[in-house]
Amino acid sequence: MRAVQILAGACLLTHAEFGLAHYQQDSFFPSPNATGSGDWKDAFIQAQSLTAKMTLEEKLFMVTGVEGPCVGNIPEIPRLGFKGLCLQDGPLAIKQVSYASTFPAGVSAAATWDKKLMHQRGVELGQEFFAKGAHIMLGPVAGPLGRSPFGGRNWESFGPDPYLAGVAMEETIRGVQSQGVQACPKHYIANEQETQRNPSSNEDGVTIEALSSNVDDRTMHEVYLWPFANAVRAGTSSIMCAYNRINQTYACENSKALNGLLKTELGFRGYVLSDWGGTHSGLNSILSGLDMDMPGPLAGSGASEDIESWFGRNITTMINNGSLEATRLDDMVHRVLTPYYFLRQDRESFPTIDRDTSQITAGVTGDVYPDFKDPFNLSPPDDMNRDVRADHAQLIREMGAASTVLLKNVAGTLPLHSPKRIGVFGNDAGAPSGGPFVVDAPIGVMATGSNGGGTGSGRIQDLVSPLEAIRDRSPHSYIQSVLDNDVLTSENLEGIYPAPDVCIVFLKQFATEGEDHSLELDYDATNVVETVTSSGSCPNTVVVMHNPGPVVLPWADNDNVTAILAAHYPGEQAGNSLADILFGDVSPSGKLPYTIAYSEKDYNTPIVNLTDVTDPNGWQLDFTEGLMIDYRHFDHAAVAPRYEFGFGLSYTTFTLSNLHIRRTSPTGKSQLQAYPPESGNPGIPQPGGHPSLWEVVASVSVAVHNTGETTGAAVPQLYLSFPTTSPAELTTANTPPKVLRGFEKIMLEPGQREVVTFNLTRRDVSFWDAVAQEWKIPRGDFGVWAGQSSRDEEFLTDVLRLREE
Ligand SMILES: *[C@@H]1O[C@H](CO)[C@@H](O)[C@H](O)[C@H]1NC(C)=O
Ligand SMILES: *[C@@H]1O[C@H](CO)[C@@H](O)[C@H](O)[C@H]1NC(C)=O
Ligand SMILES: *[C@@H]1O[C@H](CO)[C@@H](O)[C@H](O)[C@H]1NC(C)=O
Ligand SMILES: *[C@@H]1O[C@H](CO)[C@@H](O)[C@H](O)[C@H]1NC(C)=O
Ligand SMILES: *[C@@H]1O[C@H](CO)[C@@H](O)[C@H](O)[C@H]1NC(C)=O
Ligand SMILES: *[C@@H]1O[C@H](CO)[C@@H](O)[C@H](O)[C@H]1NC(C)=O
Ligand SMILES: CC(=O)N[C@H]1CO[C@H](CO)[C@@H](O)[C@@H]1O
Repeated sequence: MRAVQILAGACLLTHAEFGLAHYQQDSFFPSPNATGSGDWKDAFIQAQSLTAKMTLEEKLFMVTGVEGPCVGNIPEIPRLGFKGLCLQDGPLAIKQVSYASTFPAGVSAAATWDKKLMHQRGVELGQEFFAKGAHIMLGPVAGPLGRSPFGGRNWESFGPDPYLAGVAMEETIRGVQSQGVQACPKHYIANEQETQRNPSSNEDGVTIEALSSNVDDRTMHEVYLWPFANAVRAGTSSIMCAYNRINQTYACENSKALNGLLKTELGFRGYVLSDWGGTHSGLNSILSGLDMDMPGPLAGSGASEDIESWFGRNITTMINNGSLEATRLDDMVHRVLTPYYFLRQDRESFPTIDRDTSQITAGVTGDVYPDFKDPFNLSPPDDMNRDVRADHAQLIREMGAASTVLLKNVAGTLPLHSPKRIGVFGNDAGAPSGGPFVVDAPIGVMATGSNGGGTGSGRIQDLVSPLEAIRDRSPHSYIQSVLDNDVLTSENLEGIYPAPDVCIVFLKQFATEGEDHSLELDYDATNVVETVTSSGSCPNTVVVMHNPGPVVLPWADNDNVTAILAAHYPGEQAGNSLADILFGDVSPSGKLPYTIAYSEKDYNTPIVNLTDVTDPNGWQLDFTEGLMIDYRHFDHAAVAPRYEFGFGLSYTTFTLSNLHIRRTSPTGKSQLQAYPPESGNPGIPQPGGHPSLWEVVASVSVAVHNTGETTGAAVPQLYLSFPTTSPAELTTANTPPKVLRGFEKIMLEPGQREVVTFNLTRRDVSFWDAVAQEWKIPRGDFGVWAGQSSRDEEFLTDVLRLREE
């Protein structure tokens, strides 16, 4: 653990003070009051009315966590009928409990490119949180977005394209909240690496501040803020601020990010809560827009010393000494209570908190908040360990298969046609050898990589391994397996006889919160592939990998590697999902939500990793690449990827035809204005920002035809090239060659043909004009590209002009 003596304002040093021309926070005060706009109006009135009945003490503990049964806890106020709030991890499972499902990770959800599945995953996650009595799900994740392929938590989010991530955020949040559970998208914002995400102490006891992500305004809007705008538009209840600094100022006290971008520009109506231990000041954080301190005091958390909350009773002092207006505290409480009422979490039928949550050992009340008796709505002891999984294994299996990307398939290697002899190799094929649940370590050397580690992990109770699923699916095959990678590489398949018809090699990479990583698969993976393919027994080798995102595949061109599947982190049905693909029950339809390069060096965004830092502000990361991350960089710098963003093969073939573009006029006028109408005076901010940003200004349709012999799903994709020609607002230096602006997943039988329509909103065709501080539609011709990957050789193209003047 770290020492937490950080002076408020220590991060507000000027350039001269540390001698570097680094970006500074743009201040934004005061913190705007929530107004309960739109459909939250009635809930806001209820929140105001309850707040008016609260004592100061009661208000303090609406915004400060206490110890309790959940990973974050706001206690009940029985006097007023307020039932408290239980916050639980995380984005792919309700992590702390038993009898819950482990769903596919964010990267897998993104790799499906399927809005319906993304939504249904949100619905079923919401059902499990609800049934366990959890009010708030800590997720989904769009920070990290995945700026750097080396980032340790990228697998929790939806890949580095902001448009795809934005759709996934919106679908997930709508799904979760439809079940009466609050979503808490995180980590806001620019939390793009794990290394030095928190402050540390050097040998002399000097605090070395956390990494500062230095992001210019246009990049912030068009890349990192973009999916959070979708989250706010989807009506998210809360948002978690991040550990890192932004332009020198901690994310949880960054007034520009919280008061400015989030609460004013995006019109966010809910509350901002801190990442655990991410609060570094009291008054300054509150004035800058932080509404809730989590987990509150860090006592009993394993910290070397008990750490008081910067909130709690300190807020009384702030109000009494005149530094904080009582109305700001009221605003914080309004923000916390409005979604609680909007989602009807006050109702009698909201389930009790299941006592099986593993946090219960920390003690239910502690001495932090002695004034309240029975501060949590706990289940009676005879109603513990409720099984909330229902039939969710079905969706998990379906999504696992839908997110598996077929990267190579020579001469119809896959699907398998009743092979008599199958070889199964590698430690990723087996059942867990290290127990079901180890938060900070792989679940065992000998286990399939179904998800990553850290707070975004899951308590895996029912993991179906690939070996088990292959046996079930192929009961008459002679299956020989060697799962120990050391044995494989040292004994060269000596014991295998007779030679298999097909060899399947299973590889994995474990990624976790708290550590960044290389792009090499784990456990001597390259050597494993070489040993198997050169053994003489395996000229027909299928490589399957459970990967957190981009990895390098030095063996991809090996002639004996006849097929490659990227299976990502599919959750607890890993084996069944994979068998459905291998044996052809499901045609692969997953597409890469990121780029796979030939070499690590082909990526332009390494993490910052310093040693012997003595300057407290030494950890600086300038996002100098601007918009050029992932495929935008590969396109811009003309670097050939091994497998491009959006790519994935199928067992059938699809062709696109009849590209058709139609301009629509939301205002009835034929001319589109460059800026949203009446911008600068939008009145009450709407969730998601200026409403006209979401109006459809053009639509593009394309016909999709299944030209093969097998039923399968296609993913037609729409890319736009912004004009970079006439008066140079945008240049080829600062604007990517093309950006994703539409996708649909569509199931087609052989010979079937359907038309797919992509709607383009004003935001989709605008860039962020940092001078005007508004989204602007550029003059000139947009290139429109419809295809089946970001580098489709058969792209259909046309041009679109939106502004005539
Ligand atoms: C960070 O600094 C850049 C460069 O001055 C500026 O464009 C951007 O708005 C700043 N962001 C924040 C959150 O202060
Ligand atoms: C918030 O509302 C209070 C009244 O409840 C008002 O005094 C205060 O000025 C408002 N703050 C802002 C930033 O508008
Ligand atoms: C008021 O109290 C708060 C919390 O202890 C403290 O941070 C702040 O500096 C105090 N301000 C004044 C003017 O005393
Ligand atoms: C960062 O540097 C440290 C010390 O040199 C090293 O142990 C660690 O693996 C590096 N991290 C990454 C992600 O490269
Ligand atoms: C591929 O398999 C064949 C036949 O077993 C073998 O002769 C050849 O060396 C293998 N190639 C590689 C690259 O391992
Ligand atoms: C596209 O936008 C139109 C309104 O312009 C709407 O009626 C239609 O439902 C939208 N289609 C999709 C697929 O979102
Ligand atoms: C900064 C500050 O005033 N922190 C105080 C918060 O309150 C606790 C007691 O509840 C004090 O110990 C801290 O010093």
